[in-house]
Amino acid sequence: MTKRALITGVTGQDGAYLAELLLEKGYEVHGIRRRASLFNTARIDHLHEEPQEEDPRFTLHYADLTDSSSLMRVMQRVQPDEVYNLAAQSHVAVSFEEPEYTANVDAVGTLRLLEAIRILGMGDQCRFYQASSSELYGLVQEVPQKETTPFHPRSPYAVAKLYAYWITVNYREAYDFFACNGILFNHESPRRGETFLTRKVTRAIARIKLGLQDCLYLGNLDARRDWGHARDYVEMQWRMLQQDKPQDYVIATGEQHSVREFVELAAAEAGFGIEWQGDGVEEVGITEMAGERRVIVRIDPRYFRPSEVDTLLGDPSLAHEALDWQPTTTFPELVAEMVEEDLREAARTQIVR
Ligand code: NDP
Ligand code: GDR
Repeated sequence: MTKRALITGVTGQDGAYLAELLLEKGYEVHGIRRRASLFNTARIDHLHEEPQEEDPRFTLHYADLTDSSSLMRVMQRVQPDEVYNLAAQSHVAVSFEEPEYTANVDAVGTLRLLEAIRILGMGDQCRFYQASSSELYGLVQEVPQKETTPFHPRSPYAVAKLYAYWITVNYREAYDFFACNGILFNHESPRRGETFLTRKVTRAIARIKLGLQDCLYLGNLDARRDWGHARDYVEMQWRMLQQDKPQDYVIATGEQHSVREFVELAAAEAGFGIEWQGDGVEEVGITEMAGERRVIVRIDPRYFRPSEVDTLLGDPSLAHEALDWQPTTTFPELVAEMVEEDLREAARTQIVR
């Protein structure tokens, strides 16, 4: 029997990689997209078949995590064996600007989806994956962070994800759902949204190299993150739902780098060094280009967050043992792949100009 999966957030970074993986594994894949005034399916257009096709293996449905009736309708129509809840207002800084919307989508949206499964009586036929986050640890209580480390969220995003984490646990305990939280540390790729740190950096470095941009403006250079590759991490989302028992897992590399190190490595990949000068908001990153010293990184205090998560480092031992998992992409390989792809994109822009 062909398995059927429903992915919310299929148009996002993880959704695109997960849809590819599940199609490779022979699944029939359904995704939720929301209405936008511009096309928002660029990451999955290569997977999409004509809607007229008979029995398509990849189908998109309009729905929104803020709209219970749309979720109920899609769930009833698709009758999935596995649901991956990846949809979210996923930007931490934006969540300070739109806290109520973030709670509506990230917290109550998860509840709406679980309720749709329960009300439709699909609890014993449908497995559920919740995209939980290392942001739950926030002000860290233990290093490295593992499944038992206490949470201390530091943003409206993280507080909303805390609700989603616990409501997933609650439906597992109360209604015997096969529901799992993947507590994923930061994962990146050339498909990462352009306003997240890594992609913002690799895109800017490529554009600076090709003369399309003068300077990169950043916030906290000293934040430290455990960065992995999204392609590796979606494999874990799938593996969690193939276990005998539902359980929550930390997915991380166990290695940590600062924002500053990320910038240095990305610049080195594009062929230039960076020298840091000054302190605090006056700090700048200088490089030498065509025999000239140029400031290419500056601090813009607008990118500081009202409460920051200074440092995150995961301990993925449980996933290593129970899911037989090791990340396959190293940090330098991740940075190299992102810079290479952004150099290609910048070159295309240069031609069009
Ligand atoms: P993205 O921001 O790339 O994708 C988010 C997806 O959610 C998009 O498809 C977006 O649609 C969709 N979405 C947003 N709001 C709604 C809504 N109201 N109704 C329906 N869909 C909506 O995130 P990632 O792929 O990076 O992350 C996937 C999930 O994993 C998210 O829940 C994120 O919070 C979580 N996470 C991510 C980590 C990471 O490092 N990437 C780490 C830990 C957790 P559209 O394309 O239309 O905007
Ligand atoms: P994060 O990712 O908040 O960890 O959430 P992001 O890439 O936005 O920030 C990482 C760190 O870099 C610092 N930083 C900047 N960040 C951005 N976006 N822009 C800047 O200019 C900048 N300058 C410095 C940030 O302050 C932060 O410390 C991501 C999201 O994918 C969440 O959905 C997910 O849950 C977590 O990762 C795990």
